[in-house]
Amino acid sequence: MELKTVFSGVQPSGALTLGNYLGAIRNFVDLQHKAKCYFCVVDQHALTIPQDPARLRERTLDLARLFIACGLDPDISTIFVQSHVPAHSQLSWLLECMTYVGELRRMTQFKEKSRTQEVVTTGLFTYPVLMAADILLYDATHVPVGDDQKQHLELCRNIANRFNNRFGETFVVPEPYIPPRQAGGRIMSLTDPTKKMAKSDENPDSYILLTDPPDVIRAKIRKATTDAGREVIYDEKTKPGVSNLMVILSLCSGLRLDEISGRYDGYAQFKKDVAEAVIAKLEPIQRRHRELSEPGAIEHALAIGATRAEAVASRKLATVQDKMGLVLRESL
Ligand code: ATP
Ligand code: LTN
Repeated sequence: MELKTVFSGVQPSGALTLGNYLGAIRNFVDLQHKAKCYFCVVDQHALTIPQDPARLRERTLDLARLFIACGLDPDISTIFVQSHVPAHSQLSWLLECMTYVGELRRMTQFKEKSRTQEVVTTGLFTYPVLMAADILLYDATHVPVGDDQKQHLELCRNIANRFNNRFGETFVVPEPYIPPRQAGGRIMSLTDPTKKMAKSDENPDSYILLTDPPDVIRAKIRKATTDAGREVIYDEKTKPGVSNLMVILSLCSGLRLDEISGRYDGYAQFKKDVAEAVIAKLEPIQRRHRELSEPGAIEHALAIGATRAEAVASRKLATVQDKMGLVLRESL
């Protein structure tokens, strides 16, 4: 499908990791010059697990600042907060009435996350339907995400097709835009390279935050799990730790994997180079992030984003309500 409209969301559930950046946000920045783009801070998704209200509020604004610090331009892309556009939760309800419990039970993220929760909320279960609503409201043709979101996008496509078959062409069926593993689609944990790097991991040595100072980055990479042997070569099966660091070095330095492969004798210098490349990549992002802390600046950008998003979303919502047989208030 032609690349026309892009939608993606990130949860304000913690500070952004290098995995979020390399897997998703880096692509947002490229795409904003190629398509009409919507980037959303999905605060209602974050509520699916317990959050401290004051921290959630601060993290929501800070994630929007980080979006801009990473290179998203609020004059080009629509950057907004999900809860500012009520059509997201309204469409989510309508789509829930077309989604099967069995489909949601199969979601691996639900199975994994519900295992770590003391109590499992209905919101955590229906999370992928709200995600489908986010995307379908804007007629997104492409959705840039990391590899872990593939299954949620497949469900979104199924819901869109089901709706279109039952009520006539309404939704654009979106395509995933997921980089291959070697291009950052799945950055692995530094302490356990068989798991993805995740901001919700309880061990902070497992991830690099976009806001980590240089010394912290050096220490985390020095401690990163590497594999038996001394060779720096790409092999996800036998050398998952080294392969992950190679991908990070490649994406932060611009070197190709084959240029890095075989360049080192042992891991010490290799790890130093990985750390310095990450620090250099994050330096301008961290500088812009500090500059954006001035009060009021981000709130203004988000208010404009919400107005633009709302205009598109409310029109689509009315179309769906009408097709499903709800009486539109404006027709009374
Ligand atoms: P959590 O750790 O709380 O599950 P998360 O980082 O997986 O959070 P989001 O913040 O919503 O979840 O993810 C934002 C984007 O970053 C998504 O597109 C997701 O696919 C991508 N992403 C997350 N982790 C990685 C990773 N390790 N490698 C590549 N992309 C990732
Ligand atoms: N579930 C996603 C976040 C998300 C999203 C979206 C991504 C919510 N709504 C719409 C793309 C499009 C995650 O990364 N955890």
